[in-house]
Amino acid sequence: MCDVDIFDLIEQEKKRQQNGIELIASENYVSIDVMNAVGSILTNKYAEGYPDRRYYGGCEIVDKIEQLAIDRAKRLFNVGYVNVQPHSGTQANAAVITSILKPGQRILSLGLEFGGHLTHGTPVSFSGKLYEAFHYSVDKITGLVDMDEVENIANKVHPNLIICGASAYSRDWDYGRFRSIADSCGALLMADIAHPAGIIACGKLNDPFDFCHIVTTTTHKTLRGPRGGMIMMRNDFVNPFGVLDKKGDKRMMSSLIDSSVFPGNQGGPLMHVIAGKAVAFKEALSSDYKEYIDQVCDNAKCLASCFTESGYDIISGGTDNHLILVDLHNKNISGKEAEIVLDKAGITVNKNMIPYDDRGANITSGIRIGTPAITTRGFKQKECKKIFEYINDAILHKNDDDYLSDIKNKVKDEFKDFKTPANS
Ligand code: DSN
Repeated sequence: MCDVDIFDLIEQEKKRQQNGIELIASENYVSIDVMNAVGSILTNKYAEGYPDRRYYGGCEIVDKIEQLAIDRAKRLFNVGYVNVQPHSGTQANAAVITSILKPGQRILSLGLEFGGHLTHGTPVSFSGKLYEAFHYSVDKITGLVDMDEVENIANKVHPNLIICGASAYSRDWDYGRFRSIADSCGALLMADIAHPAGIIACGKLNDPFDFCHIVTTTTHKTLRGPRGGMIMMRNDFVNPFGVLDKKGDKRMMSSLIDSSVFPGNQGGPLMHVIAGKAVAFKEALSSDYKEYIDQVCDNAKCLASCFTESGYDIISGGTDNHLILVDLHNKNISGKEAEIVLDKAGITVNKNMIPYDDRGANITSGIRIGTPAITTRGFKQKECKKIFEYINDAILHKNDDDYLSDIKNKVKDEFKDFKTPANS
């Protein structure tokens, strides 16, 4: 018997995804092939362990699926080690951090209020509860990571792990400088590339693998795969701390990370999601995907120019990647209010703290805007300029619900031919 309650709601969400403009920087629309893999009978299979070393019978086919996902990810990022099992970016970070550090050891990362991530040592996450976390910031004027501050804090607190990477940072990272700072204080260096992973895979941003010991990512943002996480290293190495081995031996990091993912932090892998990851990686190895990523970045630059030309402040003045962070201070609207107003106009964004924000995380003074999802629908600069006009118009008419509802109808009609894969 069909569960009409749930399937009716799924249909409603499918329409919402088509009718509105999706600008949440961490979202995207997966292909039908990815969806078919994730919605497949692979969800039925238990496969604790790794290919050819499982704790269950009947794994001969899912072994091939996981191996394909690993091999494709290795090609995509030119790396020697991949673990495709983390259920999410948070799980990937938990597996890495708990495989390297003993409770009480020290992490140095970008502060959450400057664009960092919950799992990089905030007090509400395992990473801030188990470890002593210190944070660097961005420069108040330039909006760029303050590398001198990173060095000063590292020299003072001697972290065991330095993390680079962010959730709301529109510029590239100086991984080389981070590595020399890490080396000088005996820390390991991890990059969390959850947001720009697809852009890095296409060689349009600095390569973290040249310098970072370990790299984590999600698979569902610019990478356009199913919701999930992944851990990578270009070259394996001996765990320099030797802290987690019962015998006190120093083990290879790949072995420590594999054990930390399963059984350390997770149980059975989601084989249907791993199949979806494999499909997405094959897509990401294609020339079509490279064109897509070029357009993602061009669209973000176009939106940044539209905002600045109309008197909005963009943190750091622009973007190197797929997102922009808009400071709404001079527009007499908070981030929370802008999110609600734009929702009424059929445009989805998320409120976001800006560096040195005078409002808290529930109100904020900014919005984060990303282009991965609209670019999958085929939007180019012409459509981005139109979207900016609708955003600006909605903010100017923030108290006029009829006006906002009119924009919502226009957005739905004007872009109806730009289909999401599920609505094609
Ligand atoms: N929630 C993700 C994002 O939106 O950036 C990070 O976890």
